[in-house]
Amino acid sequence: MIKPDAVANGHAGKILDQIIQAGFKVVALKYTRLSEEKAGEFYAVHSERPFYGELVSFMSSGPIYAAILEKDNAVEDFRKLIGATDPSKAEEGTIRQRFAKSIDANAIHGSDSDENAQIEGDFFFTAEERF
Ligand code: 3AN
Repeated sequence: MIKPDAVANGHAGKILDQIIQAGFKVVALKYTRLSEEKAGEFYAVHSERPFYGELVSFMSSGPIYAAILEKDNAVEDFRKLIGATDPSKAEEGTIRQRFAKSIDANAIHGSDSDENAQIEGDFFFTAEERF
């Protein structure tokens, strides 16, 4: 997901370009906005964390781009490409170092396992929306 901060700041095109240039195939792509309820559902795994309420209200604060990406070793390579959760700790040239401002408004989300990638892809896309 390209998060509301990056979309509002006009960075979505550059972020998508960086993802594609890094060798990821875009299987599905959607411009949409999460309701608070849907954002809460998406981040249900974090419901016990102290920042959950803030995360849900931020993620529903504006439109996002959701995507399914494909590549060998995709989860690990994508996490390298996006950089650390806290952009002040993200390596030079990573998406979060380039485009994120804070740990909550951190520009982009990436799945943390193949299993979660499957669940998160199914959250946004039907079979007919994948190519
Ligand atoms: P990542 O997105 O790098 O996998 P997670 O899974 O630890 O990071 O956290 C999920 C999301 O919760 C992050 N993308 C970030 O926006 C938010 N988050 C994580 N830690 C904090 C925090 N300490 N304060 C506010 N938001 C946070």
